[in-house]
Amino acid sequence: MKKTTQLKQLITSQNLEFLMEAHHGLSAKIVEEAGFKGIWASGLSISAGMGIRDNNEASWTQVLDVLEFMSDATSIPILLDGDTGYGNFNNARRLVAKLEQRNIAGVCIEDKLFPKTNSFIDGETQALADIDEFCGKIRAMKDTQSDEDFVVVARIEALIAGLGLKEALLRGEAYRKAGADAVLIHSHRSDASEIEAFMKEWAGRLPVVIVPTQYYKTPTKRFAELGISVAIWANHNLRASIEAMQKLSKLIYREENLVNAESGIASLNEVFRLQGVDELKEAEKKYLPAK
Ligand code: SPV
Ligand code: MG
Repeated sequence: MKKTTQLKQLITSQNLEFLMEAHHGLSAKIVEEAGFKGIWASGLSISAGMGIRDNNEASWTQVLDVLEFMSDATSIPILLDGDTGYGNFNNARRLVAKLEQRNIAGVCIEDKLFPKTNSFIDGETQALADIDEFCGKIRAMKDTQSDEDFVVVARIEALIAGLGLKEALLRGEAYRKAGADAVLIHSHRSDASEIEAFMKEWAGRLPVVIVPTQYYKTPTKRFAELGISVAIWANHNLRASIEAMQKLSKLIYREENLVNAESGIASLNEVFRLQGVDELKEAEKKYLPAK
């Protein structure tokens, strides 16, 4: 099945589905092997992996290069965190065309201003996009896609900005009318109360995506009861790798040998397996002249 169709089915299925964060080809492959049906190409994680901030410091074509490796390494669909679409409607629709060329199944854009800042950094001070301008962006993106199953998710930042439920619903409804396939409602509260209130009023008008990074203590079954379509585990592979690398680098620096390092890390054979070394060995037998 096409990756776009896989993602569309995840978004529209009656069950609660999950996307797991990845930020390069290797992490994308690990997410697929763990059993996930889809990948969140997190802007935070991709930028952090580049050693830069989540403020559009990477150009969108640099992000695209990372995505190409992620897509090539996997057979499950990728939803790109496309920030604000990297400009106006024209930049956003060109992004869609380029994503389709690279077999990326969908993109999520948020109603903030370029260059964006991560929602968990002074969220309440962040200005939101004009509603009509953002709707034009959604329409341009939907008009541009050549594959009817390519997914555009419209992310509502009204709760992050402290503008309340009414503004969130107003925006969600406008984005639905503009043609979004789903809305992502974001909240930085440590409980799911804002999400609960939104779901009650939204009443299933369009699939809803959430990012429970801050309200992670809410039982997952509650999200299912609320009728949420997709929950995104948004940055956890990045954070796991940071902790693992910090511990290991300090250990090796301190001990100036590898004796205690070896047991806690992946074997070299595991690295080779993830890279697909066996496939190349087989291909060499087939295509290189016999010795
Ligand atoms: C990301 O993963 O980059 C996201 C989710 O956009 S959040 O960091 O919660 O804004
Ligand atoms: Mg992001």
